[in-house]
Amino acid sequence: MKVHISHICYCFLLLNSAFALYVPRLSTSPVLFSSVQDNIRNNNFETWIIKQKEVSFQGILNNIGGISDFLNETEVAKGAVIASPSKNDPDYFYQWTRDAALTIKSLIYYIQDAEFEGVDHIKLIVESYIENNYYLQRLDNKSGRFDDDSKSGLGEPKFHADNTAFNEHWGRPQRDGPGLRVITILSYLSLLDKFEKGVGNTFLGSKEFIYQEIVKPDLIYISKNWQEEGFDLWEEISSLHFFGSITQLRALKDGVRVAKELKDDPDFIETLQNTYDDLKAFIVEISGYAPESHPYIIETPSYLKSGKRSGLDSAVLLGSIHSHNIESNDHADVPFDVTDGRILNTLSAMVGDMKYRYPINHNKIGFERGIGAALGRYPEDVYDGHGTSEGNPWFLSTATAAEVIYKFLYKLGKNRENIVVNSENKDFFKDFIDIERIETEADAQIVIPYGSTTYVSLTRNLFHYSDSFLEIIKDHVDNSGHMSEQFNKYHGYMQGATDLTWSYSAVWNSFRWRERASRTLNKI
Ligand SMILES: *[C@@H]1O[C@H](CO)[C@@H](O)[C@H](O)[C@H]1NC(C)=O
Ligand SMILES: CC(=O)N[C@H]1CO[C@H](CO)[C@@H](O)[C@@H]1O
Repeated sequence: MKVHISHICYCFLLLNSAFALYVPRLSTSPVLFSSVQDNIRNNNFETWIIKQKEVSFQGILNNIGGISDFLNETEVAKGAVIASPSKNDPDYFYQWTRDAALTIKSLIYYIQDAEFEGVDHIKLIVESYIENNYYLQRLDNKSGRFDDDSKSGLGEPKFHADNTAFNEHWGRPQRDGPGLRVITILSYLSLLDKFEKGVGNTFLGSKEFIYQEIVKPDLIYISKNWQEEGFDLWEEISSLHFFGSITQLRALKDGVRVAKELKDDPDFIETLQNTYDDLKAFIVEISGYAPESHPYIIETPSYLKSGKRSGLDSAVLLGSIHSHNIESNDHADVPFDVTDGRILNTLSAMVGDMKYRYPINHNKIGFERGIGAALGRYPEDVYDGHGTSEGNPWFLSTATAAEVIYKFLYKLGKNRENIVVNSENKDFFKDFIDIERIETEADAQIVIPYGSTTYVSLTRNLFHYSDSFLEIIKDHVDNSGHMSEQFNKYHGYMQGATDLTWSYSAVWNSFRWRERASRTLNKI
Protein backbone atom coordinates (compact mmCIF):
# COMPACT_ATOMS: atom_id res chain seq x y z
CA MET A 1 0.00 0.00 0.00
CA LYS A 2 1.24 3.42 -0.82
CA VAL A 3 0.48 6.26 1.48
CA HIS A 4 0.77 9.91 0.76
CA ILE A 5 3.05 10.65 3.67
CA SER A 6 5.88 8.60 2.22
CA HIS A 7 9.07 10.50 1.47
CA ILE A 8 10.39 10.17 -2.00
CA CYS A 9 12.65 12.52 -3.82
CA TYR A 10 11.12 13.99 -6.89
CA CYS A 11 13.95 13.96 -9.36
CA PHE A 12 14.15 16.25 -12.31
CA LEU A 13 16.75 14.76 -14.58
CA LEU A 14 17.20 16.72 -17.70
CA LEU A 15 18.44 14.18 -20.16
CA ASN A 16 18.89 14.45 -23.87
CA SER A 17 15.96 12.16 -24.24
CA ALA A 18 12.60 13.69 -24.87
CA PHE A 19 11.40 12.32 -21.54
CA ALA A 20 12.80 15.01 -19.37
CA LEU A 21 10.91 14.04 -16.28
CA TYR A 22 11.61 10.75 -14.59
CA VAL A 23 9.44 9.75 -11.71
CA PRO A 24 10.87 6.90 -9.69
CA ARG A 25 8.34 4.25 -8.87
CA LEU A 26 7.63 4.13 -5.21
CA SER A 27 7.66 0.38 -4.73
CA THR A 28 11.18 -0.05 -6.04
CA SER A 29 12.85 3.21 -5.11
CA PRO A 30 14.83 3.52 -1.93
CA VAL A 31 14.00 6.44 0.27
CA LEU A 32 16.45 9.07 -0.84
CA PHE A 33 16.05 12.33 0.93
CA SER A 34 13.17 14.61 1.36
CA SER A 35 12.29 18.02 2.52
CA VAL A 36 9.18 20.07 2.73
CA GLN A 37 9.96 21.67 -0.65
CA ASP A 38 9.87 18.28 -2.34
CA ASN A 39 6.27 17.75 -1.45
CA ILE A 40 4.20 18.45 -4.54
CA ARG A 41 1.12 19.11 -2.40
CA ASN A 42 2.81 22.10 -0.78
CA ASN A 43 2.47 24.08 -4.00
CA ASN A 44 -0.40 26.44 -4.52
CA PHE A 45 -3.21 25.01 -6.63
CA GLU A 46 -2.11 26.45 -9.98
CA THR A 47 1.53 25.43 -9.54
CA TRP A 48 0.49 21.99 -8.37
CA ILE A 49 -1.53 21.57 -11.56
CA ILE A 50 1.48 22.39 -13.73
CA LYS A 51 3.68 19.90 -11.87
CA GLN A 52 1.02 17.25 -11.46
CA LYS A 53 0.24 17.42 -15.14
CA GLU A 54 3.84 16.51 -15.99
CA VAL A 55 3.99 13.79 -13.36
CA SER A 56 0.72 12.37 -14.65
CA PHE A 57 1.84 12.30 -18.25
CA GLN A 58 5.08 10.62 -17.27
CA GLY A 59 3.04 8.23 -15.12
CA ILE A 60 1.30 7.02 -18.26
CA LEU A 61 4.56 6.65 -20.21
CA ASN A 62 6.16 4.71 -17.36
CA ASN A 63 3.56 2.00 -17.87
CA ILE A 64 4.06 1.43 -21.60
CA GLY A 65 6.30 -1.35 -22.89
CA GLY A 66 9.22 -0.53 -25.17
CA ILE A 67 9.74 2.97 -23.86
CA SER A 68 9.58 2.80 -20.09
CA ASP A 69 12.80 2.54 -18.13
CA PHE A 70 10.85 0.81 -15.40
CA LEU A 71 9.58 -2.12 -17.44
CA ASN A 72 11.46 -5.20 -18.54
CA GLU A 73 11.15 -5.60 -22.30
CA THR A 74 10.83 -9.36 -21.99
CA GLU A 75 7.90 -8.98 -19.65
CA VAL A 76 6.06 -6.14 -21.36
CA ALA A 77 5.63 -6.11 -25.13
CA LYS A 78 6.36 -2.96 -27.07
CA GLY A 79 3.26 -0.78 -27.14
CA ALA A 80 1.51 -2.76 -24.39
CA VAL A 81 0.03 -0.57 -21.66
CA ILE A 82 0.04 -2.19 -18.24
CA ALA A 83 -2.75 -1.13 -15.92
CA SER A 84 -0.33 -0.74 -13.03
CA PRO A 85 3.17 -2.00 -12.16
CA SER A 86 1.66 -3.78 -9.13
CA LYS A 87 2.30 -7.53 -9.45
CA ASN A 88 0.60 -8.69 -6.30
CA ASP A 89 -2.12 -7.59 -3.91
CA PRO A 90 -3.49 -6.61 -6.33
CA ASP A 91 -1.95 -8.05 -9.49
CA TYR A 92 -2.66 -5.49 -12.19
CA PHE A 93 0.38 -6.36 -14.27
CA TYR A 94 -1.72 -7.00 -17.37
CA GLN A 95 -2.88 -5.12 -20.38
CA TRP A 96 -6.60 -4.43 -20.37
CA THR A 97 -8.06 -3.50 -23.75
CA ARG A 98 -10.20 -0.83 -22.11
CA ASP A 99 -7.58 0.83 -19.91
CA ALA A 100 -5.08 0.84 -22.76
CA ALA A 101 -7.46 2.43 -25.25
CA LEU A 102 -8.59 5.09 -22.80
CA THR A 103 -5.14 6.03 -21.60
CA ILE A 104 -3.53 6.11 -25.05
CA LYS A 105 -6.12 8.76 -25.86
CA SER A 106 -4.32 11.14 -23.51
CA LEU A 107 -1.22 10.74 -25.67
CA ILE A 108 -3.28 11.54 -28.75
CA TYR A 109 -4.63 14.71 -27.10
CA TYR A 110 -1.05 15.60 -26.28
CA ILE A 111 -0.08 15.28 -29.94
CA GLN A 112 -3.15 17.31 -30.92
CA ASP A 113 -2.28 20.10 -28.49
CA ALA A 114 1.31 20.18 -29.78
CA GLU A 115 0.07 20.11 -33.39
CA PHE A 116 2.72 17.44 -34.05
CA GLU A 117 5.58 19.77 -33.11
CA GLY A 118 8.28 18.00 -31.09
CA VAL A 119 6.15 14.97 -30.31
CA ASP A 120 7.53 12.37 -32.72
CA HIS A 121 8.41 10.09 -29.80
CA ILE A 122 4.78 10.14 -28.62
CA LYS A 123 3.55 9.47 -32.14
CA LEU A 124 5.75 6.35 -32.24
CA ILE A 125 4.28 5.16 -28.95
CA VAL A 126 0.73 5.56 -30.19
CA GLU A 127 1.59 3.63 -33.32
CA SER A 128 3.32 0.87 -31.35
CA TYR A 129 0.12 0.59 -29.29
CA ILE A 130 -1.84 0.18 -32.54
CA GLU A 131 0.61 -2.42 -33.83
CA ASN A 132 0.44 -4.31 -30.55
CA ASN A 133 -3.32 -4.49 -30.82
CA TYR A 134 -3.02 -6.10 -34.24
CA TYR A 135 -1.33 -9.07 -32.51
CA LEU A 136 -3.65 -9.15 -29.50
CA GLN A 137 -6.74 -9.19 -31.68
CA ARG A 138 -5.53 -12.38 -33.34
CA LEU A 139 -4.80 -14.37 -30.18
CA ASP A 140 -7.19 -17.19 -29.38
CA ASN A 141 -8.44 -16.87 -25.86
CA LYS A 142 -11.17 -17.86 -23.46
CA SER A 143 -13.64 -15.37 -24.93
CA GLY A 144 -13.18 -17.03 -28.30
CA ARG A 145 -11.41 -16.52 -31.59
CA PHE A 146 -10.63 -13.77 -34.05
CA ASP A 147 -11.69 -15.83 -37.04
CA ASP A 148 -15.17 -16.95 -36.10
CA ASP A 149 -18.32 -15.28 -37.42
CA SER A 150 -18.88 -12.97 -34.51
CA LYS A 151 -15.16 -12.31 -33.93
CA SER A 152 -15.76 -13.51 -30.36
CA GLY A 153 -12.11 -13.33 -29.33
CA LEU A 154 -12.22 -9.52 -29.46
CA GLY A 155 -14.37 -9.53 -26.31
CA GLU A 156 -11.43 -10.73 -24.22
CA PRO A 157 -10.83 -8.08 -21.55
CA LYS A 158 -7.18 -8.57 -20.65
CA PHE A 159 -3.91 -10.13 -21.71
CA HIS A 160 -0.58 -10.86 -20.14
CA ALA A 161 1.75 -7.93 -20.63
CA ASP A 162 4.00 -10.05 -22.84
CA ASN A 163 1.18 -10.49 -25.38
CA THR A 164 0.03 -13.96 -24.39
CA ALA A 165 -3.56 -14.90 -23.62
CA PHE A 166 -4.74 -14.91 -20.03
CA ASN A 167 -6.35 -18.29 -19.49
CA GLU A 168 -7.66 -18.09 -15.96
CA HIS A 169 -11.15 -17.53 -14.69
CA TRP A 170 -12.32 -13.92 -15.23
CA GLY A 171 -15.38 -11.77 -15.88
CA ARG A 172 -15.54 -12.27 -19.62
CA PRO A 173 -16.39 -11.31 -22.22
CA GLN A 174 -16.33 -7.53 -21.82
CA ARG A 175 -17.85 -5.93 -24.84
CA ASP A 176 -16.62 -2.37 -24.53
CA GLY A 177 -13.01 -3.06 -25.60
CA PRO A 178 -13.44 -3.13 -29.38
CA GLY A 179 -15.44 0.13 -29.43
CA LEU A 180 -12.95 1.93 -27.22
CA ARG A 181 -10.10 0.77 -29.42
CA VAL A 182 -11.96 2.02 -32.51
CA ILE A 183 -12.57 5.44 -30.93
CA THR A 184 -8.92 5.82 -29.95
CA ILE A 185 -7.44 4.63 -33.22
CA LEU A 186 -9.84 6.62 -35.40
CA SER A 187 -9.21 9.78 -33.40
CA TYR A 188 -5.54 9.28 -34.17
CA LEU A 189 -6.19 8.73 -37.87
CA SER A 190 -8.33 11.89 -38.01
CA LEU A 191 -5.54 13.82 -36.42
CA LEU A 192 -3.06 12.53 -39.00
CA ASP A 193 -5.43 13.71 -41.72
CA LYS A 194 -6.00 17.08 -40.16
CA PHE A 195 -2.28 17.81 -39.99
CA GLU A 196 -1.47 15.96 -43.21
CA LYS A 197 0.82 13.48 -41.50
CA GLY A 198 1.47 9.88 -42.41
CA VAL A 199 1.78 6.66 -40.46
CA GLY A 200 5.44 6.29 -39.43
CA ASN A 201 5.32 2.68 -38.19
CA THR A 202 6.57 0.47 -41.02
CA PHE A 203 4.58 -2.60 -39.99
CA LEU A 204 1.33 -0.63 -40.09
CA GLY A 205 2.35 1.30 -43.17
CA SER A 206 -0.82 3.16 -43.95
CA LYS A 207 -4.12 4.44 -42.71
CA GLU A 208 -5.88 1.92 -44.98
CA PHE A 209 -4.06 -1.00 -43.36
CA ILE A 210 -4.98 0.18 -39.87
CA TYR A 211 -8.61 0.57 -40.86
CA GLN A 212 -8.91 -2.76 -42.71
CA GLU A 213 -6.92 -4.95 -40.36
CA ILE A 214 -7.56 -3.49 -36.91
CA VAL A 215 -10.52 -1.11 -36.90
CA LYS A 216 -12.81 -3.06 -39.19
CA PRO A 217 -12.71 -6.32 -37.19
CA ASP A 218 -13.69 -4.34 -34.09
CA LEU A 219 -16.56 -2.71 -35.99
CA ILE A 220 -17.73 -6.15 -37.11
CA TYR A 221 -17.55 -7.30 -33.50
CA ILE A 222 -19.79 -4.44 -32.41
CA SER A 223 -22.30 -5.01 -35.17
CA LYS A 224 -22.56 -8.72 -34.23
CA ASN A 225 -22.51 -8.35 -30.46
CA TRP A 226 -24.01 -5.05 -29.32
CA GLN A 227 -27.16 -6.74 -28.03
CA GLU A 228 -25.27 -9.40 -26.11
CA GLU A 229 -24.64 -9.21 -22.40
CA GLY A 230 -21.12 -8.88 -21.09
CA PHE A 231 -19.27 -7.80 -17.97
CA ASP A 232 -19.19 -4.12 -17.10
CA LEU A 233 -16.11 -1.92 -17.04
CA TRP A 234 -15.60 -2.78 -13.35
CA GLU A 235 -15.63 -6.46 -14.36
CA GLU A 236 -18.28 -7.46 -11.86
CA ILE A 237 -21.71 -7.88 -13.41
CA SER A 238 -22.84 -9.33 -16.72
CA SER A 239 -25.63 -7.45 -18.47
CA LEU A 240 -26.02 -4.53 -20.87
CA HIS A 241 -24.40 -1.33 -19.65
CA PHE A 242 -24.65 2.33 -20.56
CA PHE A 243 -20.86 2.73 -20.74
CA GLY A 244 -20.55 -0.08 -23.26
CA SER A 245 -23.51 0.95 -25.40
CA ILE A 246 -22.71 4.63 -25.64
CA THR A 247 -19.05 4.07 -26.51
CA GLN A 248 -20.04 1.45 -29.10
CA LEU A 249 -22.39 4.02 -30.61
CA ARG A 250 -19.57 6.54 -30.95
CA ALA A 251 -17.34 3.87 -32.48
CA LEU A 252 -20.01 3.06 -35.07
CA LYS A 253 -20.51 6.72 -35.93
CA ASP A 254 -16.79 7.23 -36.46
CA GLY A 255 -16.59 3.91 -38.25
CA VAL A 256 -19.25 4.88 -40.80
CA ARG A 257 -17.44 8.14 -41.50
CA VAL A 258 -14.06 6.51 -42.08
CA ALA A 259 -15.49 3.56 -44.01
CA LYS A 260 -17.03 6.08 -46.41
CA GLU A 261 -13.84 8.12 -46.67
CA LEU A 262 -11.87 5.00 -47.54
CA LYS A 263 -14.56 3.81 -49.96
CA ASP A 264 -15.08 0.49 -48.20
CA ASP A 265 -17.65 -2.02 -49.45
CA PRO A 266 -21.09 -0.31 -49.61
CA ASP A 267 -22.78 -3.34 -48.04
CA PHE A 268 -20.50 -3.10 -45.06
CA ILE A 269 -21.16 0.63 -44.73
CA GLU A 270 -24.87 -0.07 -44.81
CA THR A 271 -24.53 -2.72 -42.10
CA LEU A 272 -22.63 -0.26 -39.94
CA GLN A 273 -25.17 2.49 -40.52
CA ASN A 274 -28.06 0.15 -39.68
CA THR A 275 -26.32 -1.04 -36.54
CA TYR A 276 -25.75 2.56 -35.53
CA ASP A 277 -29.45 3.37 -36.04
CA ASP A 278 -30.57 0.30 -34.09
CA LEU A 279 -28.18 0.86 -31.23
CA LYS A 280 -29.14 4.51 -30.98
CA ALA A 281 -32.84 3.65 -30.85
CA PHE A 282 -32.06 1.01 -28.25
CA ILE A 283 -30.15 3.46 -26.06
CA VAL A 284 -32.74 6.20 -26.24
CA GLU A 285 -36.01 4.26 -26.23
CA ILE A 286 -35.62 0.68 -25.07
CA SER A 287 -32.64 0.12 -22.84
CA GLY A 288 -33.89 1.72 -19.63
CA TYR A 289 -30.72 3.82 -19.39
CA ALA A 290 -32.83 6.98 -19.14
CA PRO A 291 -36.07 6.00 -17.39
CA GLU A 292 -38.70 8.56 -16.47
CA SER A 293 -38.54 7.37 -12.88
CA HIS A 294 -35.03 8.75 -12.39
CA PRO A 295 -33.42 12.11 -13.15
CA TYR A 296 -30.06 10.49 -13.89
CA ILE A 297 -28.70 7.77 -16.18
CA ILE A 298 -28.84 4.16 -15.03
CA GLU A 299 -25.61 2.31 -15.79
CA THR A 300 -27.05 -1.21 -15.62
CA PRO A 301 -30.86 -1.20 -15.84
CA SER A 302 -31.26 -4.93 -15.05
CA TYR A 303 -29.64 -4.34 -11.65
CA LEU A 304 -31.96 -1.44 -10.91
CA LYS A 305 -34.92 -3.64 -11.72
CA SER A 306 -33.74 -6.38 -9.41
CA GLY A 307 -33.20 -3.84 -6.65
CA LYS A 308 -29.49 -4.64 -6.35
CA ARG A 309 -28.27 -1.21 -7.34
CA SER A 310 -29.32 2.42 -7.54
CA GLY A 311 -27.98 2.67 -11.09
CA LEU A 312 -25.72 5.55 -10.11
CA ASP A 313 -22.23 4.94 -11.39
CA SER A 314 -19.22 7.00 -12.43
CA ALA A 315 -19.20 4.73 -15.50
CA VAL A 316 -21.97 7.00 -16.81
CA LEU A 317 -19.74 10.08 -16.60
CA LEU A 318 -16.90 8.13 -18.18
CA GLY A 319 -19.23 6.94 -20.92
CA SER A 320 -20.29 10.49 -21.68
CA ILE A 321 -16.82 11.98 -21.90
CA HIS A 322 -15.32 9.10 -23.84
CA SER A 323 -18.06 9.07 -26.44
CA HIS A 324 -17.87 12.83 -27.06
CA ASN A 325 -14.28 13.78 -27.52
CA ILE A 326 -14.78 15.46 -30.78
CA GLU A 327 -15.08 19.21 -30.78
CA SER A 328 -17.98 19.46 -33.16
CA ASN A 329 -21.49 19.55 -31.85
CA ASP A 330 -22.43 15.98 -32.10
CA HIS A 331 -25.29 15.68 -29.61
CA ALA A 332 -27.50 14.62 -32.46
CA ASP A 333 -25.18 11.79 -33.46
CA VAL A 334 -24.48 10.43 -30.03
CA PRO A 335 -26.80 11.42 -27.18
CA PHE A 336 -25.82 12.14 -23.57
CA ASP A 337 -23.01 14.59 -24.02
CA VAL A 338 -21.90 16.58 -20.97
CA THR A 339 -24.48 19.24 -21.81
CA ASP A 340 -27.28 16.72 -21.29
CA GLY A 341 -29.34 17.25 -18.13
CA ARG A 342 -29.21 13.59 -17.22
CA ILE A 343 -25.42 13.51 -17.32
CA LEU A 344 -25.23 16.61 -15.14
CA ASN A 345 -27.83 15.14 -12.79
CA THR A 346 -25.80 11.93 -12.57
CA LEU A 347 -22.89 13.99 -11.36
CA SER A 348 -24.98 15.77 -8.71
CA ALA A 349 -26.57 12.54 -7.56
CA MET A 350 -23.13 10.93 -7.20
CA VAL A 351 -21.93 13.88 -5.14
CA GLY A 352 -25.17 13.85 -3.13
CA ASP A 353 -24.66 10.20 -2.24
CA MET A 354 -20.92 10.10 -1.67
CA LYS A 355 -20.70 13.29 0.32
CA TYR A 356 -22.46 11.32 3.07
CA ARG A 357 -21.19 7.84 2.25
CA TYR A 358 -17.48 8.59 2.61
CA PRO A 359 -16.40 10.06 5.97
CA ILE A 360 -13.55 12.05 4.37
CA ASN A 361 -16.27 14.06 2.62
CA HIS A 362 -18.17 15.00 5.75
CA ASN A 363 -16.49 18.39 5.97
CA LYS A 364 -18.19 19.16 2.64
CA ILE A 365 -21.68 18.87 4.06
CA GLY A 366 -23.64 22.04 4.62
CA PHE A 367 -21.97 24.35 2.13
CA GLU A 368 -24.46 26.66 0.48
CA ARG A 369 -22.74 26.68 -2.88
CA GLY A 370 -21.94 23.45 -4.68
CA ILE A 371 -18.70 21.92 -3.57
CA GLY A 372 -17.11 18.77 -4.93
CA ALA A 373 -16.64 15.55 -3.04
CA ALA A 374 -14.32 12.58 -3.37
CA LEU A 375 -16.15 10.18 -5.66
CA GLY A 376 -15.95 6.41 -5.90
CA ARG A 377 -17.16 4.10 -8.63
CA TYR A 378 -20.72 3.51 -7.47
CA PRO A 379 -22.55 3.58 -4.13
CA GLU A 380 -22.80 -0.19 -3.61
CA ASP A 381 -19.09 -0.80 -4.30
CA VAL A 382 -17.28 -3.06 -1.81
CA TYR A 383 -13.92 -3.48 -3.57
CA ASP A 384 -11.22 -1.87 -1.47
CA GLY A 385 -8.37 -2.28 -3.94
CA HIS A 386 -7.12 -5.52 -2.40
CA GLY A 387 -10.21 -7.51 -1.55
CA THR A 388 -13.79 -6.80 -0.63
CA SER A 389 -14.70 -4.81 2.43
CA GLU A 390 -15.97 -1.32 1.67
CA GLY A 391 -15.65 0.86 -1.40
CA ASN A 392 -13.53 3.99 -1.43
CA PRO A 393 -13.15 7.13 -3.52
CA TRP A 394 -11.15 6.70 -6.73
CA PHE A 395 -8.87 9.24 -8.36
CA LEU A 396 -10.32 8.59 -11.79
CA SER A 397 -13.94 9.03 -10.69
CA THR A 398 -13.17 12.27 -8.90
CA ALA A 399 -11.16 13.65 -11.83
CA THR A 400 -13.87 12.67 -14.27
CA ALA A 401 -16.47 14.72 -12.39
CA ALA A 402 -14.21 17.74 -12.81
CA GLU A 403 -13.72 16.97 -16.49
CA VAL A 404 -17.47 16.76 -17.10
CA ILE A 405 -18.00 20.28 -15.77
CA TYR A 406 -14.97 21.81 -17.50
CA LYS A 407 -16.08 20.26 -20.75
CA PHE A 408 -19.62 21.51 -20.22
CA LEU A 409 -18.30 25.05 -19.65
CA TYR A 410 -16.01 24.78 -22.65
CA LYS A 411 -18.82 23.70 -24.95
CA LEU A 412 -21.17 26.43 -23.74
CA GLY A 413 -18.56 29.12 -24.15
CA LYS A 414 -17.30 27.93 -27.48
CA ASN A 415 -20.81 27.86 -28.95
CA ARG A 416 -21.79 31.09 -27.20
CA GLU A 417 -24.84 29.29 -25.87
CA ASN A 418 -27.26 30.55 -23.27
CA ILE A 419 -27.61 28.49 -20.15
CA VAL A 420 -31.09 27.06 -19.92
CA VAL A 421 -32.14 25.60 -16.59
CA ASN A 422 -35.26 23.48 -16.65
CA SER A 423 -36.84 20.44 -15.06
CA GLU A 424 -34.31 18.23 -16.85
CA ASN A 425 -31.17 19.67 -15.34
CA LYS A 426 -32.36 21.50 -12.22
CA ASP A 427 -30.77 18.94 -9.89
CA PHE A 428 -27.39 20.03 -11.13
CA PHE A 429 -28.07 23.78 -11.01
CA LYS A 430 -29.96 23.91 -7.74
CA ASP A 431 -26.83 24.61 -5.70
CA PHE A 432 -25.98 27.57 -7.90
CA ILE A 433 -29.19 29.36 -8.73
CA ASP A 434 -32.66 29.76 -7.29
CA ILE A 435 -34.80 27.14 -9.02
CA GLU A 436 -37.97 27.61 -7.00
CA ARG A 437 -40.00 28.57 -10.05
CA ILE A 438 -38.97 25.39 -11.86
CA GLU A 439 -39.93 23.29 -8.86
CA THR A 440 -43.46 24.65 -8.95
CA GLU A 441 -44.15 24.94 -12.69
CA ALA A 442 -43.31 21.85 -14.71
CA ASP A 443 -42.62 23.62 -18.02
CA ALA A 444 -40.84 26.61 -16.58
CA GLN A 445 -37.30 27.40 -17.56
CA ILE A 446 -34.73 29.97 -16.63
CA VAL A 447 -32.66 31.33 -19.49
CA ILE A 448 -29.35 32.94 -18.63
CA PRO A 449 -28.18 34.82 -21.72
CA TYR A 450 -24.66 34.26 -22.96
CA GLY A 451 -22.38 37.01 -21.72
CA SER A 452 -24.77 38.45 -19.12
CA THR A 453 -23.54 39.25 -15.62
CA THR A 454 -25.40 36.26 -14.25
CA TYR A 455 -23.82 34.09 -16.92
CA VAL A 456 -20.35 35.24 -15.99
CA SER A 457 -20.86 34.66 -12.29
CA LEU A 458 -22.58 31.31 -12.78
CA THR A 459 -19.88 29.96 -15.07
CA ARG A 460 -17.25 31.20 -12.66
CA ASN A 461 -18.96 29.39 -9.80
CA LEU A 462 -19.19 26.23 -11.85
CA PHE A 463 -15.52 26.49 -12.71
CA HIS A 464 -14.71 26.68 -9.01
CA TYR A 465 -16.99 23.73 -8.46
CA SER A 466 -14.87 21.68 -10.92
CA ASP A 467 -11.70 22.90 -9.26
CA SER A 468 -12.96 21.67 -5.92
CA PHE A 469 -12.79 18.07 -7.21
CA LEU A 470 -9.18 18.57 -8.29
CA GLU A 471 -8.34 20.09 -4.92
CA ILE A 472 -9.38 16.79 -3.38
CA ILE A 473 -7.00 14.98 -5.69
CA LYS A 474 -4.25 17.36 -4.67
CA ASP A 475 -4.85 16.41 -1.04
CA HIS A 476 -4.49 12.68 -1.69
CA VAL A 477 -1.56 12.23 -4.07
CA ASP A 478 1.74 11.33 -2.44
CA ASN A 479 4.59 13.77 -1.97
CA SER A 480 5.82 13.29 -5.52
CA GLY A 481 2.43 13.22 -7.19
CA HIS A 482 2.03 9.46 -7.51
CA MET A 483 -1.48 8.12 -7.67
CA SER A 484 -2.79 4.68 -6.86
CA GLU A 485 -6.28 3.52 -7.69
CA GLN A 486 -8.17 4.61 -4.57
CA PHE A 487 -7.86 6.60 -1.37
CA ASN A 488 -9.33 5.38 1.85
CA LYS A 489 -12.72 6.80 2.75
CA TYR A 490 -11.83 7.15 6.46
CA HIS A 491 -8.24 8.35 6.56
CA GLY A 492 -7.56 9.36 2.96
CA TYR A 493 -4.34 7.43 2.41
CA MET A 494 -3.95 5.80 -0.97
CA GLN A 495 -4.68 2.15 -1.48
CA GLY A 496 -5.17 -0.36 -4.26
CA ALA A 497 -2.95 -0.72 -7.32
CA THR A 498 -0.01 1.69 -7.29
CA ASP A 499 0.63 4.08 -10.16
CA LEU A 500 -2.60 3.20 -11.91
CA THR A 501 -2.24 4.27 -15.54
CA TRP A 502 -5.90 5.22 -15.74
CA SER A 503 -5.63 7.50 -12.67
CA TYR A 504 -2.86 9.45 -14.38
CA SER A 505 -4.74 9.63 -17.65
CA ALA A 506 -8.02 10.78 -16.08
CA VAL A 507 -6.29 13.46 -14.04
CA TRP A 508 -4.23 14.62 -17.00
CA ASN A 509 -7.37 14.87 -19.14
CA SER A 510 -9.17 16.93 -16.52
CA PHE A 511 -6.28 19.43 -16.43
CA ARG A 512 -6.43 19.67 -20.19
CA TRP A 513 -10.13 20.47 -20.21
CA ARG A 514 -9.61 22.94 -17.40
CA GLU A 515 -7.19 24.90 -19.59
CA ARG A 516 -9.60 24.85 -22.49
CA ALA A 517 -12.57 25.88 -20.36
CA SER A 518 -10.55 28.65 -18.82
CA ARG A 519 -9.45 30.04 -22.20
CA THR A 520 -13.01 29.97 -23.48
CA LEU A 521 -14.52 31.62 -20.42
CA ASN A 522 -11.89 34.34 -20.48
CA LYS A 523 -13.19 35.41 -23.88
CA ILE A 524 -16.69 36.16 -22.63
C1 LIG B 1 13.60 -9.47 -17.66
O1 LIG B 1 12.72 -10.55 -17.45
C2 LIG B 1 13.23 -11.80 -17.84
C3 LIG B 1 12.13 -12.82 -17.73
O2 LIG B 1 11.41 -12.69 -16.54
C4 LIG B 1 14.44 -12.13 -16.99
O3 LIG B 1 14.99 -13.37 -17.38
C5 LIG B 1 15.47 -11.03 -17.14
O4 LIG B 1 16.54 -11.25 -16.25
C6 LIG B 1 14.85 -9.66 -16.85
N1 LIG B 1 15.80 -8.64 -17.20
C7 LIG B 1 16.11 -7.65 -16.38
C8 LIG B 1 17.07 -6.64 -16.91
O5 LIG B 1 15.65 -7.55 -15.26
C1 LIG C 1 -11.57 -21.52 -24.62
C2 LIG C 1 -10.38 -21.28 -25.47
O1 LIG C 1 -10.45 -21.37 -26.67
N1 LIG C 1 -9.26 -20.96 -24.86
C3 LIG C 1 -8.04 -20.71 -25.58
C4 LIG C 1 -7.60 -19.28 -25.42
O2 LIG C 1 -6.37 -19.11 -26.03
C5 LIG C 1 -5.32 -19.95 -25.57
C6 LIG C 1 -4.08 -19.65 -26.33
O3 LIG C 1 -3.90 -18.34 -26.57
C7 LIG C 1 -5.68 -21.39 -25.71
O4 LIG C 1 -4.69 -22.19 -25.13
C8 LIG C 1 -7.00 -21.66 -25.04
O5 LIG C 1 -7.39 -22.99 -25.28
